[in-house]
Amino acid sequence: MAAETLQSTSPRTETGKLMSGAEMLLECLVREGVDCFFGYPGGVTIPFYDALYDHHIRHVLVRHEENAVFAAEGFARATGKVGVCCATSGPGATNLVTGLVDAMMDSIPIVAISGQVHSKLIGSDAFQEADTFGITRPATKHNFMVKTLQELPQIVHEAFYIAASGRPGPVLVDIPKDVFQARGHYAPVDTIHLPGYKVFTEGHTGQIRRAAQLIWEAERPFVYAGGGIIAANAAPELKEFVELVDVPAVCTLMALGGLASNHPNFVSMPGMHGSYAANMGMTDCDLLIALGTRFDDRVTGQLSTFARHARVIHVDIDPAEVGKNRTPDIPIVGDVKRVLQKLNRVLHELAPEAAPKKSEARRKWRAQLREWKEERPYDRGHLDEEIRPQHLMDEIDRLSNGQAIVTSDVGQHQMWAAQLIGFNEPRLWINSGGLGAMGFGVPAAMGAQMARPDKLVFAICGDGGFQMAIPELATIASQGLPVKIIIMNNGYLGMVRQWQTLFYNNRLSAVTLDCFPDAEKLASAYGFAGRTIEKPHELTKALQEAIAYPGPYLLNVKVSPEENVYPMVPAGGSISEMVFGPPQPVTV
Ligand SMILES: Cc1ncc(C[n+]2csc(CCOP(=O)(O)OP(=O)(O)O)c2C)c(N)n1
Repeated sequence: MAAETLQSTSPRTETGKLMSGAEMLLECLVREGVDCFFGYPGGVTIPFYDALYDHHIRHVLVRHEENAVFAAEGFARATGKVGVCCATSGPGATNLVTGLVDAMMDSIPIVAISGQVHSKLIGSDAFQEADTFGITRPATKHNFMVKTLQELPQIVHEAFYIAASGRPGPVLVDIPKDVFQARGHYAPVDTIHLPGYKVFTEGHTGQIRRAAQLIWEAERPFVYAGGGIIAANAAPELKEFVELVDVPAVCTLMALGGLASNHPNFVSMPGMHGSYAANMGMTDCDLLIALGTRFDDRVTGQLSTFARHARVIHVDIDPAEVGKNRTPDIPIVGDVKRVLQKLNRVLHELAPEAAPKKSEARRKWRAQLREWKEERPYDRGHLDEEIRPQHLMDEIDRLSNGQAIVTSDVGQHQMWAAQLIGFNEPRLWINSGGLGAMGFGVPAAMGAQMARPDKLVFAICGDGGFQMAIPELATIASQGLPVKIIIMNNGYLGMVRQWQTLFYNNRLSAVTLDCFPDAEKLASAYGFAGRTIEKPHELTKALQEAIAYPGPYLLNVKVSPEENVYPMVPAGGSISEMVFGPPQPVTV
């Protein structure tokens, strides 16, 4: 769609009012329904922060600009709304880059505002000048450099439109100081007209009909649901589809909760640390129905052997994804929600005649999946003498009952959390999937808790990633966010240690974390509660205490240091070639 009429329910400033650029920006944010954003000020954004001084929009002062993006992502991922963040020129803007790439990789709608030096100084190596536009070009879905006050409102609304439409992503708007300061008559923007930007939402009717026929003809159909299901709010349509066809389904790391974990047709997560049943299902199916997913290498393993017996239906809103890694038999470019609505209708229509034909083969296929699930479930084993990481996740799973928001950092704990914690709704599981950016978990939890004050929010971190995010404890404390930070403390950069153990002859190089702060003292330094535990019998009570505590809580859980995440598909291997444990010693 190239032209769009903007609608807003927010109170509006009257047309023609004399305003500064900073005030216009705030007015545009209000019109976009923004009530909260994350940022860090600096020289060139002082005029903007001055306008913010007596404005009702809530600004959360983070402690590092990277975390402003992560927090905005947490907000966006928990709600589906556009997350907003702001940084000053130069170092402030360059600190945004990791977060922007993260949002880009995971298709998260973000609008980032960066300040720029005075227009007259651009190109002169002025103090705190950086080529933010150039630096962020490959890190964003789109970016803008505002040159005049007159174009500011139009650009801001276009930024929101681009961030949220089609395949969502981050958009950066770079605003020179003099544009913030300039004054002019504000003219509201009512339409977006972007002739070069086209979004195909509907899907090709003929292809949808062919897909429906193929689905009813299949003996071993299998759903491979990706993050697009969450982004498109397509969970209800996915559930209807899965039940209508009675087909087994996996949700990728980005899609967990897209089909409830307690749904009988949900298999689990596929891929490098996916379950046996999920990967065997992918390998042996005769029809792979890929919905809002990008055939990521962490899911497919070796591409040449991935789902090699299967025909493929691929639905995605981004035409660049269709055929990128696997050529589908039926490509459908469209919004997965709209396409599923149409597909469900055609499937219903064809069902009376088509459904019974392969029903016996499909019954056997579902039984096969159940068998695989029972044969090799995920390891949830507990020990008496030490807390296994799996025990920790199992307990969080039990206490959260598929309802809590869980953000995670990156590493072993992320994989165990994804494997073992259930999510019965979308937008509960929030993690850095594509980029795998350590330091994500805590600020993302801040954003999610801001967005959903009603929800129990856990931030599950490794002892490595947590130490990248410690500055944000101040933000959590000052905002009074009751986030429950759970450190899975194994004393290592665990995931790197696991690879060194398994593939580098256990030569552990630069992975030992031999200094970790006292959790109780660290939390109390920020004015909230914390504790360290290491015995299995303490675990349930400690988690319950953390949940019941009326504020933020830092629970440091010392776990078995040398556990590895299994199953594991060695990098580049076929996903059917999973490893389930350490190599057994050979006896002669
Ligand atoms: C910013 C960043 N730096 C480095 C890495 C590489 N990396 C991936 S996992 C990992 C180890 C994480 O250790 P920890 O946070 O303790 O979690 P664990 O694996 O032990 O659960 C590292 C260093 C990364 N993903 N992100």
